[in-house]
Amino acid sequence: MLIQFPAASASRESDVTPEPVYLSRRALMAAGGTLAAGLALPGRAAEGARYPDVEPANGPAWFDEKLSSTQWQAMVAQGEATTPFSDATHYNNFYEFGTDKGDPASQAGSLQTEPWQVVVDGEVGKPGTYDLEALIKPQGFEERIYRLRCVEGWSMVIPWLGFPLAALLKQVEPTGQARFVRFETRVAPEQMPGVRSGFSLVNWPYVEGLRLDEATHPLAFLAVGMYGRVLPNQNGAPLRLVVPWKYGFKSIKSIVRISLTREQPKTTWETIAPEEYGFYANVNPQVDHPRWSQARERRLPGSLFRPNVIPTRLFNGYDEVAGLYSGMDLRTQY
Ligand SMILES: Nc1nc2c(c(=O)[nH]1)N[C@H]1C(S)=C(S)[C@@H](COP(=O)(O)O)O[C@H]1N2
Ligand SMILES: [Mo]
Repeated sequence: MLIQFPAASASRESDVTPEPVYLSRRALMAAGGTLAAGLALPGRAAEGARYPDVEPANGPAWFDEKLSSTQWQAMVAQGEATTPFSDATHYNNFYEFGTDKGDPASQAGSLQTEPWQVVVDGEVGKPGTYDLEALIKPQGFEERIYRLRCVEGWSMVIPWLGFPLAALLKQVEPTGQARFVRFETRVAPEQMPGVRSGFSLVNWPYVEGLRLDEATHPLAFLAVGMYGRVLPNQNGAPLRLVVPWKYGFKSIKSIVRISLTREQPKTTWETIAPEEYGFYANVNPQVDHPRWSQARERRLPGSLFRPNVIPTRLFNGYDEVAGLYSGMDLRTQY
């Protein structure tokens, strides 16, 4: 049998990618030519089978091409179980599709993600409107299993597929004046019921931003896939940011514009409630949200009877970013 499915109960990092899967994919690629062509569809489905219960999906051709040279498990979350695919794709925040956790899963299917273009502008040597494919072509894919901590107090562990943000920035050549990176999400009212509703607090587009040194930190990541397949729309297809040491709202979805700026961008949640959500939004168990404690988090999935509460860690456990904030008061620069 080509693919071995690990038991759901055994979905620890150590065995999320059983050796037989690696070997069979390599063998598949090595075979090349007619054999690989003939197996193209099973090959795609097999990617989903790296994790239990993943709905397979056909990605664009450029995505499938990258998978053969992907560096699987380039980063893992030691000793932590990966969140089941069904939870990561049915408990979401994506206000463009509604504010209930189930809205993105039920509504985001209508988002047209192909073709997709990204405007790169501001303080860059190579501004332009890029086809997504053109931006991605020079990048090598990695799989990174990151913790995701939402400011609301829940968390997951998600295997992303993509490449470092730094690699894309290098490609577009920031000028010496660039100090921040600003990101914008697509606004398509006809495809986004949350944008249409008119009752939202958000002044669309959803905007996020990073300081340039944060953006070029090796952990800052652009994802085009998760669980070995393309990103589901509810998770921010076709391109989303993942900043694992910051609260989840910094990880902006369905990006259509990346601007290098001199000034700190005005970001969505900071604009709505500056006392509650700062520009930095670094995960910090010692700096509480004004309305709730940030000392702990509910690791999903849990249940009413077994809520699975664990301590929250400074920088979500990614201590290697501490140097970015030396000399800063994390209580006032939250
Ligand atoms: N455009 C956009 N991006 C967004 C959001 C949103 O509402 N709109 N929600 C953010 C929040 S609060 C979180 S916790 C994460 C959730 O990502 P996930 O649904 O893939 O787990 O997406 C972030 N990115
Ligand atoms: Mo969040």
